[in-house]
Amino acid sequence: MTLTSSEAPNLIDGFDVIGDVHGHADKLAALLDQMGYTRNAGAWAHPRRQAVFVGDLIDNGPQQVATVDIVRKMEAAGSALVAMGNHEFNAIAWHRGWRERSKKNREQHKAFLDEVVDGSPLHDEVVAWFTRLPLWFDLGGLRVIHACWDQWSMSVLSPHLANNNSMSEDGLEAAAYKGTAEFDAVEILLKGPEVPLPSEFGYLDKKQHPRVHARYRWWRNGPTTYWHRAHLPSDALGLDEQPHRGFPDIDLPTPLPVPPYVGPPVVYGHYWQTGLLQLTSPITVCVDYSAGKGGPLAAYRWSGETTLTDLHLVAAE
Ligand SMILES: [Mn+2]
Repeated sequence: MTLTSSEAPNLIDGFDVIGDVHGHADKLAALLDQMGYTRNAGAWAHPRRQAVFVGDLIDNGPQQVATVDIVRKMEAAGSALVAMGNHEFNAIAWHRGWRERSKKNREQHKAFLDEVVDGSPLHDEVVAWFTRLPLWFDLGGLRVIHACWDQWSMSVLSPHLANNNSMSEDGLEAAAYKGTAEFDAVEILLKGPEVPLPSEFGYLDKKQHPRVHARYRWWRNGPTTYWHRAHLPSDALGLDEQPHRGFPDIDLPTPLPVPPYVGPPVVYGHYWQTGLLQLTSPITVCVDYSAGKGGPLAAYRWSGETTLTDLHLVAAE
């Protein structure tokens, strides 16, 4: 089967959708090598396939500039497409002064700011590239987004979108401030929807902050109960500092944060998965296996199938 992408210069026979790199250029090079990409005139390329990055290239890891450099060269050479992640969005908001320069926000962005040097010409240039990244790709039989494919959120942003689904400066600014529809839409697309928890089921996150919302498993179909749909980090404690007793099998409040997903297969990242490489449903797959904190860098190698398969997931340490 031969597929064409509107962005790709040549006929290709598939897309390799790569998870959240988070500053681990060595893992990226290992994964590209394993998938049969080679370096041509400085840019990694595959003779018959195109890479697609789900975003979150930066923060966390030790090779921020090297990671951005590999990916930019691939994009310029036409061997990769690149979607925006929430870390690139935050980097834009930090650079513009729209994001509060709190200790917590600086800490989360420190690896990147230290390496590019906050306020340097390199910083300006890399962030300018981030602003041009599309928020999602609809590649015909395959869709790619950082966290959640949601039509409502996409239509909210449509007045701010260029042809390639990148956002205007005005749209980016509106989305940086809580209380706007643009903010809510970007939260869902780049960080995923959440559900409010009944107060007795709140939990402490890894920094011991109390949480009264949980991530919503938008990729699941079937029952809409807390037990089935709310996602709790492993080893989470309850607000009483005892091990969390889990969520009850009672219905979520309506309306639900996003409608059930219907459409062609979607590849996304963002969710810090661990363990076996596996699909999240027959038409959804998460390629974030926590490369940013000790896990492998994963990819889904799509070749036109309408039902996804675990066998097309690959990873490199
Ligand atoms: Mn993310």
